[in-house]
Amino acid sequence: MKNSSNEKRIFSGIQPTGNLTIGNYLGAVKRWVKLQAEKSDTIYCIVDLHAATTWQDPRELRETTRELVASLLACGLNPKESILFNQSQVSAHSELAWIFNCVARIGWLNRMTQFKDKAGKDKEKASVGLFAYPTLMAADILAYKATHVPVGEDQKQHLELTRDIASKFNLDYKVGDFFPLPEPLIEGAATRVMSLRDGQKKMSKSDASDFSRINLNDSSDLINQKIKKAKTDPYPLPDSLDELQGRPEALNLINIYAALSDRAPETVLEEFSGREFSYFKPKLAELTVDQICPISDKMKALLKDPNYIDCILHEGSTTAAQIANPIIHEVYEIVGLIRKRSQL
Ligand code: AQP
Repeated sequence: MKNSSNEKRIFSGIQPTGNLTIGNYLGAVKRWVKLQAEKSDTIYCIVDLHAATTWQDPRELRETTRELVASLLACGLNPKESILFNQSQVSAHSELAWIFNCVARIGWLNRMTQFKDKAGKDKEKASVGLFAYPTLMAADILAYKATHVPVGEDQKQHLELTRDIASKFNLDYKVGDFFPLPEPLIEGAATRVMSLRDGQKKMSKSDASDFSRINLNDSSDLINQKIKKAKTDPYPLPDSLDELQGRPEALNLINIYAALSDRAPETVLEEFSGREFSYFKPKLAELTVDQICPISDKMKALLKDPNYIDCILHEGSTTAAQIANPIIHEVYEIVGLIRKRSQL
């Protein structure tokens, strides 16, 4: 762990449900790497138990988990600076999730829009795990008493629920501020990258259409094709963000360009105002290829050595458990569960 002088502890997770998209990269991972360079502790978790809330082929799940680790390393996460591990290797997550299932109210979970989106029309057929997903997410964060959680806009509601669970636990058991109320870190131009096929829908790694997203392992040809085919409108680019109201696809492409080039969307518009998409799209494709293809090359090289990846996960899990286990033991004490002396 870093020798942090402040009390900030960063935690975030990502599901091994497919190849990382540029949405995951810009909304989460790129900022994880930036935060790693700061003084705070950074704990990053591959949330494989979350992935299991929807059907995953066991062999594919193992492969996708390793691929995800390779992408995170290729994006710049350094296991010497951040703790990187997979959730199922640290039992504290599931243990605390059960306690939180008993703290959270069904009414709270009923309000979660992600469950409604993912369960679709036939909610009765969704897994219990998918419904309880937010309590496991609260456990992921609070098992480390994390104070800050970098996420995309889509996870804001789950973060609010995490704060509600922490408050209720602290209040029910009269333990002051035992659990911190974690703050979401939702910043930048790409907190919600939208589908390339529909500017009203979030870009997702599990979307049925591969042309809805750019994956970090897409070839330069495929990136060019996807951007060329991305839905737009017939108008040229305007000179202010206000004028992009009602043009979600155009706004999305401008935001992607801004986030990839670390510029404000306003500055990007200044450069391209009055231009047609036939001019802007090749520029966006060029920038995307420049940023994404080196990541994909590194990723392929890392995947040649699965043992190295497994070792990183194993070492990360050991360090993570050293932080989380004493917190879980305190929770059990607070709740009144009897523990073996050696476990205290
Ligand atoms: N489109 C997005 N724009 C910005 N940020 C995004 N994130 C996901 N999609 C976007 C952020 O990526 C992190 C990891 O997300 P996740 O894999 O745990 O789950 P998710 O939000 O459900 O992501 P996907 O890609 O949509 O996965 P599937 O298709 O499996 O459900 C989070 O910080 C998220 O905010």
